[in-house]
Amino acid sequence: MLPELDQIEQNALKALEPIQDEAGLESWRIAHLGRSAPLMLVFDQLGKLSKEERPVIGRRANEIKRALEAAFSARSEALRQLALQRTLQTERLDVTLPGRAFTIGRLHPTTSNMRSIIRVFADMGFQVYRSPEVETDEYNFGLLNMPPHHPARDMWATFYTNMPNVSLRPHTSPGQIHVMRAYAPEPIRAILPGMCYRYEQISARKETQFYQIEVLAVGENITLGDLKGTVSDLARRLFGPNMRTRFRAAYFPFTEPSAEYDFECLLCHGKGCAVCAWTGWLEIGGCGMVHPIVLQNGGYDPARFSGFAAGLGTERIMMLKHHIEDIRYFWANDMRFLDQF
Ligand code: FA5
Repeated sequence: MLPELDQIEQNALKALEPIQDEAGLESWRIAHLGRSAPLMLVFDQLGKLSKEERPVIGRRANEIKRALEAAFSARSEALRQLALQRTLQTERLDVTLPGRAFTIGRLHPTTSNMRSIIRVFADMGFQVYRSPEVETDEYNFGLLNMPPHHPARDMWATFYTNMPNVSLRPHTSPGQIHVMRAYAPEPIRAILPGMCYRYEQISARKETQFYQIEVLAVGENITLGDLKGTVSDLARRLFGPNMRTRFRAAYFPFTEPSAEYDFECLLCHGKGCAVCAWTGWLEIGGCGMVHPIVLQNGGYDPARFSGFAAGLGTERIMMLKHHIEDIRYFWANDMRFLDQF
């Protein structure tokens, strides 16, 4: 029986040599080490052998089983290595190249600036209300007490569209009407931040797009004192207790009385520079007591309600804070500027 066993071993090892894949390997295992493999049949017949033959044949059969198992593992490992070599060659990766660095994004300076101003207003009890950037003529001007052909419309160098009566908003004031109509007759303490567009002569202090925050308070006993207090407090909360502000009488068709307010120019500390137009003060916004006609258009009875409104230019506030000497930096997309914030 020993020569038969040798034959079984040789056959099995010979059959293993040409195998090139996992499936072939598995069929080989079933054929030569599986339950009905010739070697296993020898084990089945051990009981029928004589006492003398049994240990000799048994030992040899076990030897062959171990040899076949070892050959199987070796072939399996060789095939794995072969597959790896093939992958390494076809999917070649140059591990000496440095990896691609991730550029970490951050908020645009106008956004973080806007958020810090909104936080100050939130502390004072104002809610944020969003209003559209594209408006009808009625909201941009008409409902703000500027009927068609009113000369005050020229105060805003507006971008008109080729749709009749539709323009980009030149200021956030049309939002006053939206928020009043949404809440009347409830009292309001809201701010309306957003982008405005004007056909401007661009300069160190003027851009064709810029952010404004509209401030609106409507209630039964709102006074000019509340307006001055809010704006002055905003300046102190942003720039510290010694920040100086001033109010100048002005004209807006939607407020009466009206004013413009300036913050002390921190770029030149009053000496005069291009940003403050050599005055020592930087105009931050316009304001006033909401005109009775505007209150009425918003759905409030002007005999009972009063209100104040202000519109502030937020880039100008950031220019003061960070000593930025030209407003054009904000939208020029120059990383040397943006990286600093
Ligand atoms: C207005 O736009 C009024 N709607 C403000 C207002 C609101 C008055 C509520 C009364 C009641 P004015 O055109 O002055 O006003 O603009 C307000 C502020 O926006 C300016 O003081 C300035 O800070 C900013 N601003 C205006 N034009 C530009 C511009 N081209 N570039 C950058 N900032 C600007």
